[in-house]
Amino acid sequence: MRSIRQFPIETQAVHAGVGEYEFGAVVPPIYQTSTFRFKDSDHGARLFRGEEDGYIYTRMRNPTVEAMESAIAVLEGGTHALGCASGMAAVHTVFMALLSAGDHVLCSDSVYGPTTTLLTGVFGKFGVQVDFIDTSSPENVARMMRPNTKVVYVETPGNPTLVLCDLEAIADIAHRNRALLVVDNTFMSPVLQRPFELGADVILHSMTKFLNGHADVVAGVVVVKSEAQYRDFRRILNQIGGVIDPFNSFLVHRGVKTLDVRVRRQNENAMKVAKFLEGHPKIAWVRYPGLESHPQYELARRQMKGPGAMIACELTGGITAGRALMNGVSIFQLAVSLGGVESLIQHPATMTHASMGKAQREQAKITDGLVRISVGIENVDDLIEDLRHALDGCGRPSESRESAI
Ligand code: LCS
Repeated sequence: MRSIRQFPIETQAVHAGVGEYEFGAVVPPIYQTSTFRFKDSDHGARLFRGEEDGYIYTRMRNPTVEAMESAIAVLEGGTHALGCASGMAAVHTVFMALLSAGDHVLCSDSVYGPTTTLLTGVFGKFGVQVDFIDTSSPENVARMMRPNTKVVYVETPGNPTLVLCDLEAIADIAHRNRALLVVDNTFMSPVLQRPFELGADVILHSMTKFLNGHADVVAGVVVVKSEAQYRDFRRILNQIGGVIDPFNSFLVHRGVKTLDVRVRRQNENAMKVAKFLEGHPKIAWVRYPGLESHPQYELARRQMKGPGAMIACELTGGITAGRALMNGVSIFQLAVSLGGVESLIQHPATMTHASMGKAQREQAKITDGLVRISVGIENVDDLIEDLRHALDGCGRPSESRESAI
């Protein structure tokens, strides 16, 4: 039998992390227990000294969590994964593991809002320095590196502008300066982008999004490439305590089985929705990596296996019209988050990226009129019809929202 790592991702998604279980169960059991009984006092002491392998306490290790973690490690091509209580817990764990007082971070300016405020508001208090820069230009990254830069942190596509960065070029620049490249791969999932193959050192995800895919779990994950890195990160995560629990691990592992089919369908739908928006007279601009109008269309084709499910756009009527669109849809739901089977729409300047402040948003080109769409797996004609109907109402006084479903 070939190792699971040698199979294509469709097969990995279904089988990775699944072993043999009591009664011939085909799905890993949920070990919903906080602690594990020792055989005797010597056994407990041996486990704590690391002389014997076994489970001690769920914050440290749990079989249901490990099953999910090993699935994600396989999908991303890493050696190990560490399940976290949220995407933000994963971001936090990575910075805690890699940074000390006096270190410098180069971070893309278009990243999830709370990632920027974690760096400035929390790590800033402990003497970590950070610059938020336009990482779409590798030359800019090279220019902004300092001798004390330890981490280059990027999202590509960036939330919410969908600006891309060239992972291979940036990994090279980071490594020449003995810094590590950390990639938040949430927007792509391993189905569409493989950062380790392009030189990244650490990958993280908000599993709340595509990996789980059903808008019913908040979770995160860090994926690493070596045993030594894993031991470091595990010790930090164990001490911080931001671990995922067994039931959420079970749900994420279940969600991962359909990752490939979901993401492919979301891609197809998003491509059609983006084309529809681009051709609509009330839309001023659309940013989607699958459209030739995306300024980094060539990079998207080279680096990504598909353009993804996220679309940014702005209406000719600015945010007033944008609000009418968000209030006028009925299949799309007005909610933050993304990557699930259901289509969502939201307004970054007043929602996901409000905490960044206006000056930083302007630097990152997160305009007040930008509306962000996450395309789900519904019938695409229904989605387009929903948007068409809502856009027809834009420009008229805002109507009350009524759900069609
Ligand atoms: N990284 C990215 C790229 C994200 O989009 C998010 C959440 C996180 C990390 C944090 O993950 P969490 O702790 O929420 O699991 N992004 C959100 C968004 O755009 N809308 O709502 C949450």
